[in-house]
Order: sequence, then structure tokens, then C-alpha cells
Amino acid sequence: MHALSTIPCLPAAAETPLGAEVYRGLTSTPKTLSPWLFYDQRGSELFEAITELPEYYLTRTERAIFAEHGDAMLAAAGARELAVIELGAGTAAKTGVLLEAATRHCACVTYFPIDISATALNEAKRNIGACAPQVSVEACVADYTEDMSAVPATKARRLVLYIGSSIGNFEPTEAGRLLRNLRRRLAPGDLLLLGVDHRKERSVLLCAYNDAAGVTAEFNRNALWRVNRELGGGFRPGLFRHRAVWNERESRIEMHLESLITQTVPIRDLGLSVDFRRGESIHTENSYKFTPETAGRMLERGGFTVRQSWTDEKRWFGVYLAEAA
Ligand code: AVJ
Repeated sequence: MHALSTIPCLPAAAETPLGAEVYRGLTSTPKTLSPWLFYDQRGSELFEAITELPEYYLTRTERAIFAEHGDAMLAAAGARELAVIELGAGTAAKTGVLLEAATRHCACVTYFPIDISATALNEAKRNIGACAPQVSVEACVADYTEDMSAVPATKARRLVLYIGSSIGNFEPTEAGRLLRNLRRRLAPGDLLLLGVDHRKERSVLLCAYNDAAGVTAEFNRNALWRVNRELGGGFRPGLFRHRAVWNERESRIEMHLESLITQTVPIRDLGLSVDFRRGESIHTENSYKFTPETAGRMLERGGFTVRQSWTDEKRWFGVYLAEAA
């Protein structure tokens, strides 16, 4: 016999991943929204635009490190057969140069991009097909933050790519859990190539997350537009100011959306009405910045041993090759 629940039901929308996250975040104190909310179609386009901004050095710096040291990275991976697995592959825009290097150092290379976006993965397939046609591609739509079962078991050595400073979105405990989850899927000798943004002069960091053209501000506000589009939200995004803050103690850039006035925002599909005080903000993203020491410690806590690392002339970005211990 099933007892009838006496707990009032939340609207069905609150049980979708998006609805649940928006409900949780906007009823918390302080208010938060998870950065994965940014990445619908529009948000992914805005992020692509960010990667081309003069102030946003991350993407081009990492790409330059790959262009210069990609061969050394894949030589270090050195295996006849190599499975290159990428977490959060997106459109694999930076991966081509690494896969080309892989084909020079390994007889047989298979690429396994993993991403939550099927559209992005289709573009990834096209990108890699064009620049490294010898590589066979087996894409997988999955949320690797939930579970790592999309990381394939292969008889080839595995090289996992987790690049683009994606790990910077996670708080230290979450990042540790993510690395340990990955480690449990791997065998000793399998490798992880991790790209992280380094600590640097505050003004450089602040400009990278608050560009003159206002693209990052629009990217940030897209979280609100998305709530409007997908949950019947009544946000007026123009009434929220984009703020980027350097949190020295936590070693992270934070992005916030600050309410310019006292206002109440209805979110129809959640049956929710959200009150904002003037100046109250929604914390939408953390982007952690590392030193070689803090990056190495994070990897070690995750069960990896750093074998080699590469950086650019200014030491703004770091790429770490670590072995499953
Ligand atoms: C995609 C998480 C690496 O933190 O730099 C860019 C996202 N946020 N501008 C980053 C982002 C604002 C980006 N990551």
C-alpha cells in the first residue's frame, strides 16, 4: 500500500534539472545560480564571443601553449594506442592541435568527446574530421559532473583532457570529488591533461571578466533570460548590473548580478515570487585561479601525480600532465 503524500507537490517544472536549480538557488540566502545555466544556445554563442575578446586571455593563451608544446605533451603520453577522452569537450575548438600531435606520436588514436550538449558534439565531430581525419570519434552526451561512467573502459592507454580552466568553476571540495571520481574510472598509468588559469595581477583578471564591449555582462544576464524563456520568468535583465569581483581569500573571480532596485520577480512555472532588495545580488559563477603549487596539491588530493607542466611566457595559464597514481 502506498501512503498518499501530505506534502504539497511542487510544480512539475521544479523537478526538471533547470527548474530544481533555479528554485534552489533563488530561495537560498545569499541567492545563487549555477554557472551551467549560462550555456543554452544563446549562452554558448556568447561564450564563444568571450573567447575572442582582447581582455579574455585564457583561450588564446592555452591554445598557444598547445601549439608550442602539444608535441611534447603527446610524446610524454607515448603509447602505440591512445584513447583521448575529453570532459566538457564542447565543439573541441582547441583539441584539434592535440589530436594532430597524437597522430604523430601514436599509431592509433580514438577521440571520445563527452559533453552535455549534443549540438556541440556534432560540431566537434565535424571539427576533428576536418583537421585530424585519421582520428575516429566516438561522442557521448553525458554530465560528467554527475557520474564518470561516460569515461570509456579501453584497452588503449587513456589520456583524459580537462582543459579550458573548466575545473575553475568548482569549489575546492567539489573539484576534489570530481578528480577522485575520474581517478576511480582510470587505471594506474592513465593520464590527465588539466588546463588551469593562474593567479595574476588583479586588474588583468577583473578586465577578463568585465570586458569593455559588455559581452561578459550579457553572458551573465543570459542566466536571467534563460529563466524567462524556459520557466516563464519575469526578470527584466536590464535591472541587474553585472559585477566581477576578485576574492583574494578564496583565490577566485566571482560573477554577480546585482539588483539595481527593490523588485519582485515572478517565476510562473515554479509558482515562485522572488524578492530583491536594492543592491542584493545573485552569485552566478566562481572562477578559481591557481598557482603551480595549488594546482599540484589539488591533483594530488584527487589521486594524481604531476609528471610535467607547461606555461606561457607570462605564466598566465598552466597545463599539467598528471598520472593516475
Ligand atoms: C568556461 C568556466 C572557463 O571561468 O573563465 C568566461 C567561463 N565566465 N567569462 C571562465 C566564463 C565568464 C569560463 N570557463
